[in-house]
Amino acid sequence: MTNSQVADVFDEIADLLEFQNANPYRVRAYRNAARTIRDLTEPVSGIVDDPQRDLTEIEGIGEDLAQKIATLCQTGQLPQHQELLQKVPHSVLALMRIPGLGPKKAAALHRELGVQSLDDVKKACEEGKVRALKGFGATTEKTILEGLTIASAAEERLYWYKADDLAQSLIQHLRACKSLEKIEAAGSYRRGKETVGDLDFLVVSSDPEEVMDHFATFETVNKVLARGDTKMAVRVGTGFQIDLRVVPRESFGAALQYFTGSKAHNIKIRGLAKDRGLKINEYGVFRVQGEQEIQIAGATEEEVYAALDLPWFPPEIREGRQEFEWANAGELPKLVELDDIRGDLHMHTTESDGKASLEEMAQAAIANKLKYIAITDHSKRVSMARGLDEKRLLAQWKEIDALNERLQKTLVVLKGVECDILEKGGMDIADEVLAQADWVIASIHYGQRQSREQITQRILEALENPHVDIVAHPTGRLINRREAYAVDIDAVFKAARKHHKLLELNASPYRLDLNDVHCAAAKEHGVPIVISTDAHSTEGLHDMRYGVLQARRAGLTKADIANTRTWAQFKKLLT
Ligand code: DGT
Ligand code: CA
Ligand code: CA
Ligand code: ZN
Repeated sequence: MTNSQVADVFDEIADLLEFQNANPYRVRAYRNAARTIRDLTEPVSGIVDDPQRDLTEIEGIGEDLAQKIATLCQTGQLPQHQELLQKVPHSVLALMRIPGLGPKKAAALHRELGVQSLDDVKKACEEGKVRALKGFGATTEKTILEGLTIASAAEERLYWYKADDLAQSLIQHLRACKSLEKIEAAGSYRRGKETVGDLDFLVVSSDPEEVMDHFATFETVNKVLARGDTKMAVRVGTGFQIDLRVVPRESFGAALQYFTGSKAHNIKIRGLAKDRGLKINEYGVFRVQGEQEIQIAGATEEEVYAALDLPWFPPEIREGRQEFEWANAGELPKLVELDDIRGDLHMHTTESDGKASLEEMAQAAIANKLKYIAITDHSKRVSMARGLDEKRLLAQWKEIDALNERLQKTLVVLKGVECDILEKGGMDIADEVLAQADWVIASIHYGQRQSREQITQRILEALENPHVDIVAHPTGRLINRREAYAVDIDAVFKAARKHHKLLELNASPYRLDLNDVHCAAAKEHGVPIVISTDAHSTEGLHDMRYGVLQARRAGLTKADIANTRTWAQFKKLLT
């Protein structure tokens, strides 16, 4: 089991306990353990397997949790988890994901109305049963109805990073098959979509039965949904589906192209083939001559596309948007890569809600080959995260001056702040202090339910502030959890352009904000994007790859991303 899978089990135990109104300390112990394991730099299974080592050496992991982690790694299951699931089925947990509902109310719905799933909740709302419950009312019922869409999407679609974790362990698992010649993941996962509905694998093998038998033994498989001669589907963990197809060697490229999609991209491809009197499907590209079909391509994706006089498209841009126009003009963008990134301009330290100190973040940045970073702890409005007031900020910046001197340019550390845009408008930190910062991020964390006019106005005002450099996570969405707030994003692009400001693509896999479509629109408006991790730990700096993937889906190149520049070049963008 990977760290993320172990962490998921602990998180679910915490959910189950919370649902049962268990002691909050117990709930928190599991939540903290989940976070600790997720942030660990080495696999816990490695520690379990090493007789010289003990899990209790990890901070925050006691004897009891250590035992549970060992059981999970060795058997793929935890009896306590299974017992809890007997009492509260997994489908009921989805109730807790309805924005604005929470464990207590979710449990009440389950207890009082006997609802077992999101569908049941919808029905109960529509029948007016929810508003009649004690402590609910018509407003809550409306909030629940509005939140159902996002809650059901969250049930069905995995964050890309989790799909990646699963995909990589499955690939490793299947590589043990002697007969396996090739394996590749297709579908939305390969296209780097922010959430993935199911995983689609393609393999070439001289012995399909061996591969499929082995597939069934993948650690978290709990049900084989279908199995044919060359096709198999399984369910893993709490319901996620993985499809596997064994394809002929001479069709591998055609199958990869077909099953990578997207559907919109493939529809255009089929049209283009037809125009040339060709036929294309998952087996290859064929010239039709009377009764006969002669295969002219199929082994590789390159030859499939070449048969249609097309270049090979990076999977991230296969969405049926602009890619064919670009190809026609011979101007397929050279997409930005992780190695192009030189700076990371949004991160937190222990001064606010980060887990690593200033020094530790700087050392981790150097280890990650970054050349410049900005330290951007929260401002005082975010009291829950111990946001900094003017005095503490100035003290931190003094420390940064000293740090820069010690580092002697191996890394440039900018004196920054993630300054809240207040609910009533205006910045949370006094202008004369912002004026002393190297880098000011403006963010909305409060008043997210305000009207479109109010929120847009707050952001536009922030962009007009001469000390502000950038707006972070500009739409405030949390993938699978919370919709974007109402904002006139076009007006934001125009103002950013006018005042020479930047916009963030927040690389956290839970945010990815701006999204792909917005990033492409920002480019149209001539607004440079900065991809930043918003790291809250040294591990968090690795999230950069998710941001880069999203930027690639927007068709962005190195030149479109401001933090690919050298420090000397980047410096010129600062206000
Ligand atoms: P997902 O799983 O919902 O995140 O999205 P995809 O894109 O992975 O969709 P999926 O798993 O249903 O199918 C994988 C790919 O197979 C899809 O992107 C394109 C291709 N495909 C599936 N069904 C059709 C179809 O009816 N027509 C065409 N042209 N392609 C299809
Ligand atoms: Ca899929
Ligand atoms: Ca599929
Ligand atoms: Zn932040």
